Amino acid sequence: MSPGGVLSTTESRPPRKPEARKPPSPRPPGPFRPEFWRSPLRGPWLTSFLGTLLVPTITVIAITGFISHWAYHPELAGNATINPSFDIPVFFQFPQSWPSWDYAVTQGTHVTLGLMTLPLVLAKLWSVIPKLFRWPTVRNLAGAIERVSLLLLVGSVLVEFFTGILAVENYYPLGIDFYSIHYYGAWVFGTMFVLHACVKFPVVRRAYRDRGVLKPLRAGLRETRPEPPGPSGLAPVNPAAPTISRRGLLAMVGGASLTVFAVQAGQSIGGPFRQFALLAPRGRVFGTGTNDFQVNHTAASAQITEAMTGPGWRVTVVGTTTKALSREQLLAMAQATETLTISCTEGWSTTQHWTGVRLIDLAGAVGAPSGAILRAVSLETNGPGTNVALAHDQWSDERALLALRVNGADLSLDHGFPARVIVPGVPGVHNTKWVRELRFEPA
Ligand SMILES: Nc1nc2c(c(=O)[nH]1)N[C@H]1C(S)=C(S)[C@@H](COP(=O)(O)O)O[C@H]1N2
Ligand SMILES: [Mo]
Repeated sequence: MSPGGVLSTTESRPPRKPEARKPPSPRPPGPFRPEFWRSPLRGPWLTSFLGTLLVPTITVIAITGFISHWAYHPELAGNATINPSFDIPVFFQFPQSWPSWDYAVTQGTHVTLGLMTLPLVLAKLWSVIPKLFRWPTVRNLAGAIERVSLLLLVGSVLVEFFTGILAVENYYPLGIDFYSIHYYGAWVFGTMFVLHACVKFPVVRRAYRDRGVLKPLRAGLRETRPEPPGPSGLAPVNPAAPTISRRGLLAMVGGASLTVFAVQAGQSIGGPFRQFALLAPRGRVFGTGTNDFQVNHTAASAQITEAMTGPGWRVTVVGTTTKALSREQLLAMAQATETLTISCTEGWSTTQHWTGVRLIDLAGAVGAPSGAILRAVSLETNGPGTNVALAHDQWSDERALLALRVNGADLSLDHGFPARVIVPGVPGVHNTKWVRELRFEPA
């Protein structure tokens, strides 16, 4: 209506019919009412602070995740279930001059920090839960886009945790393709996380300007006050009395993370620390004597029998010539002993003293084409590590072995007897057990 009724034409318009506008659907009860959410801790500051803590954490998890992906050499056929044409170029590869436990450090960090971040992510989701019940659910197109992007953000982070935790537990139900789900899921999550951080940056800045970055942490329970309700809908309109301070909440989250660290880090570090790894999926007795260290996949589960690995066993080594070598012939070649770490993508690692023939010596014996990759094939026909491509840098490392013995004794059947590949700084799964064939293929 024009001020003062200057435009008399408005009066001549027919009165608006009430049905012309859809009446808003009534707000459902319960969590859809703002009064339902009463925690006096929720508010833009708390959410901003939890979100800020996630920035460096997620960054480290993402970087170590990519390092793992590149350590697989996903561009070599068979190594990853990723289509290389839907991938970004490799940015970083471990130099072979680094210690053999380099991958154990980055992957241990990826898995341990990833698990430790779960309490923080849950706290962050808790802090924004009233938004899930916003009413009306979608107001307009911009609102719809926002909702879909949040669905992708939250959905993908849950997928990453779910698949990650299943992998740590060495459990792959329904034959799920862990590698591609976790990898493409990371792209979705990473993209949405960066977008979300950019979109929310002004909110975070305002929250820190209004309340200070750390000031709310100085308040004990008695001084804990709710943040004033505002358009974000995070702070309660009807706050209950606090039962914990904000720093108490953060201490709880931190304590949960440290507990996860205490029961997980041991299996990433390996050795005696493994005893503390209550989250380790496997038992603690693996073999006898010097072969007593953990086994991921046993010979029985791989359907490897004594008969397949008996005196008739040969490893076929293919270069420009081909040789079929018995275990005796391998033992008659120059033997090398190296202390090398197997570090599984699932987050555990073990360091042992391996003895066998250097892969470069085998390459020399059959005349490997220059710059060749090495394809290692197992007697086991299916499963992890059974058909692996090692990059030239990886197999031509002085320390890389076709191991026949470990810690001074013959390999046990579970550890890959008659021979297994051991290469420093590769994902554990690339240390093929029960080797049947080594092919030096032109790159
Ligand atoms: N043939 C074969 N090689 C294999 C595996 C396997 O299941 N079969 N497991 C791989 C994985 S996932 C790891 S981490 C290392 C060490 O596993 P292990 O403890 O079973 O020896 O061996 C790798 N080599
Ligand atoms: Mo593994």
